[in-house]
Amino acid sequence: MIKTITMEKNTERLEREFQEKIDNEVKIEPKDWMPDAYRKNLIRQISQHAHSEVIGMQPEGNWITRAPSLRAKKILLAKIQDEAGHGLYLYSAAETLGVSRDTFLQWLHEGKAKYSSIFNYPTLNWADMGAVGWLVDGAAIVNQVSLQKTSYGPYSRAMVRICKEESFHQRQGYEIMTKMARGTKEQKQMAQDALNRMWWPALMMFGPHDSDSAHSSQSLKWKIKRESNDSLRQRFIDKTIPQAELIGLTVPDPDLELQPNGSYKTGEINWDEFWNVVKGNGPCNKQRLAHHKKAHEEGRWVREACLAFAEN
Ligand code: FAQ
Repeated sequence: MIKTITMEKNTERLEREFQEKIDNEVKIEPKDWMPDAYRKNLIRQISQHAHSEVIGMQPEGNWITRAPSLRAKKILLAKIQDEAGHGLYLYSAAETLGVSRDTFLQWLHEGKAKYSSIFNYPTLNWADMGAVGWLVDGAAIVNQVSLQKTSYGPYSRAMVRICKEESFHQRQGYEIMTKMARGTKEQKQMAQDALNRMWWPALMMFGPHDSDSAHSSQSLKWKIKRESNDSLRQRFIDKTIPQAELIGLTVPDPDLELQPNGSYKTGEINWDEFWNVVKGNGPCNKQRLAHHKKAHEEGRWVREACLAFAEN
């Protein structure tokens, strides 16, 4: 009895000291004490983030062999390779929390772990490469800049490095869109069509409204997340609409309204579509997962050869 009470007091003290560290912006490191729920939430978010980077290579990989010039091909290849690197930094950060890479991949393959909804949409023409870089990387970077200040040290340091590369990705996408928007009538139409299809899914990347976000309140208290889904989404909207206007494209939202404070009010996101995609029923969910499983299986001999080499 006395032992149980002492243990409870000890946990309360540890929890209080943990929260004090968070409140004082002291980073939590892998060997530090942390509440189980903090560890679990981080494992969930970082591994899902890693899966997004890796699955996110597929929509762009689709266009490497069809890039319109050698320059465009080299840039696209470098960008996709960066995304693989981001996945690796993030898996490494998540592994410091005590779960192996194999387990993360198993959760992905069994459908227990998510990845960003955006990568379940098809990329139909070259303008989509522009829209992915401009909008998808653009949305990712708004979120990730904020995550540079996340409370978990390894995640925060991975974010600093990722953000540097992500800003180049956003610019290469905007360059493609600018070129197409200033090209022939057909090219401009392709750019507008890509924007029409990617705009709403890009807004969905930030997750449900704050009022429907299951994890936000605790994640904000623990500074795993530094800003809410809605406030990050709004920042992206306000940054991106003037960029669209500058190159003569129109955001596909009849309810869009510029408010006196300079911020844009948008129409409502189709949340049924969002949850449908999150639950695995988007246009490309099955294809993306099947491709990842196949590539993983085909790479088995490489992993085994590396291990055999390391053991010798
Ligand atoms: N897609 O309570 P919340 C990139 C799930 S990186 C799918 O609000 P949370 C780079 C959520 O997991 C893009 N599922 O969740 C690139 C939860 O379900 P769970 C990825 C979503 O975690 C570019 C449930 O809904 N970035 O693009 C989505 O507090 C180009 C309730 O939601 C990150 O992952 C969604 N969009 O906030 C690569 C950033 N939204 O787990 C290649 C780190 C929500 O309980 C090419 N992550 N859900 O089963 C985060 O900041 C957060 O996890 C949020 C969601 C903001 C995504």
